[in-house]
Amino acid sequence: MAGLTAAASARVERFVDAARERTSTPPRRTRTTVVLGRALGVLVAVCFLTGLYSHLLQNPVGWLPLFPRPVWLYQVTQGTHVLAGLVMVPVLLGKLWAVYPRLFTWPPVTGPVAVLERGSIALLVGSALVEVAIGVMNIAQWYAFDFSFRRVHFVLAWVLVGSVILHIAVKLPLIIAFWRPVPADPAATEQPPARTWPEHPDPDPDRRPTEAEAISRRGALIAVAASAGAILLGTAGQTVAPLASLAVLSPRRPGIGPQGLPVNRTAAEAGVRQRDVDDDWTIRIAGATSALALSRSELAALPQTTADLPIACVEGWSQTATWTGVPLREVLELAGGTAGAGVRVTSLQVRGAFSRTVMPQVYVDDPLTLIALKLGGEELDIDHGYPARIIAPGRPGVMQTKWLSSIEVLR
Ligand SMILES: Nc1nc2c(c(=O)[nH]1)N[C@H]1C(S)=C(S)[C@@H](COP(=O)(O)O)O[C@H]1N2
Ligand SMILES: [Mo]
Repeated sequence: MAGLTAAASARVERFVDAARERTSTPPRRTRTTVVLGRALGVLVAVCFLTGLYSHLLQNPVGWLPLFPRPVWLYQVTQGTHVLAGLVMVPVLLGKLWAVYPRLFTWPPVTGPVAVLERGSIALLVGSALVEVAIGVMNIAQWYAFDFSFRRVHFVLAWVLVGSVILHIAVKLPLIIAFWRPVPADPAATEQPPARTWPEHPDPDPDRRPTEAEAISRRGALIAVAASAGAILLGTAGQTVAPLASLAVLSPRRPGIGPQGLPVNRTAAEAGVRQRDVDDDWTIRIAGATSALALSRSELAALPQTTADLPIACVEGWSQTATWTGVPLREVLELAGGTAGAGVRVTSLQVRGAFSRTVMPQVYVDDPLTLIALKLGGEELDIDHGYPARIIAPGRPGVMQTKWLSSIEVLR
């Protein structure tokens, strides 16, 4: 019995060795892994920080400041977040391609440390793949899952960053050894790391690559970089205006939509009907001391401000447009001001997460936060929020509430 088990184990070991041998081609050596790992590390850090910023804007923490200015700040951070996430796709796939031969070890784990190491890598790979996949699905508006995207994306981001930090700590000796290119001539250093590192079971590192192995390390890196570049070029135009005509890969493109501006959700999709927004429409304003209802012509009779402000969607597209309307704080003055509080903004749209938002006081106080009535000098299109919408500097698109119904000071 014991003999049988030993024989079976030896057979599995031979099989696993052969699999590793066949897949451990020269371009997959540690240097490739380190080069791709560095790029991935930078992209993960950029996505994490910009993601945290977006999360903070949507879930403000009392003791942390919010920044309405510069007006383009969120446009830049969120545009960067989505572009870095998209570029991550080929880099992540390249990195997995470079390291997967290491799955082939027998026995699969050799002790508690190996269990931890393999476990943390499973967590790293799993969270990275899911994080990037649901991000891409979300910007493509393919909501195939019924969990809250924002919550899952946020929690997984912490898991991913935690396992990246652990991974870097474990691999630090390798990362340092292969930070610079390994000398081409093995005689140039006494002990070329590529030959001595036990993780690289290559029986003869100097052998010529076989036909199947002929793809070079440089070729592999160029393939990854070219895919990343193509993705960047094909999507950057969704937020970088001069590149708009190249944005063939992005779901929303600047300039395309009513009044030359993209629409994320139309009035029809939001269940807002023409008769909800006809001449009887009024907006209820509840300030610190009183409440009033204003018709559209009453709003239009108040002093107007015109400003160039971006709509910056969390999904990464953004576009600056010229908005005209009444500064929110001046409308609130008619009802006794805010007494230092924020406001609740409610839409005519009855269902859905975007039908109401809370606006902290810094935005209410900003003279560029408008109850907008016009876009590019024309009356708002119904899909852009007619009769009136919020446009505030530096806020995520989801909070630029359309089809306003009421604005109340929080107390
Ligand atoms: N009431 C309401 N307001 C809304 C939305 C919505 O679905 N309902 N979508 C938001 C989102 S996600 C974005 S990006 C912007 C888009 O503005 P636009 O359609 O005018 O370009 O509006 C925001 N305001
Ligand atoms: Mo959005």
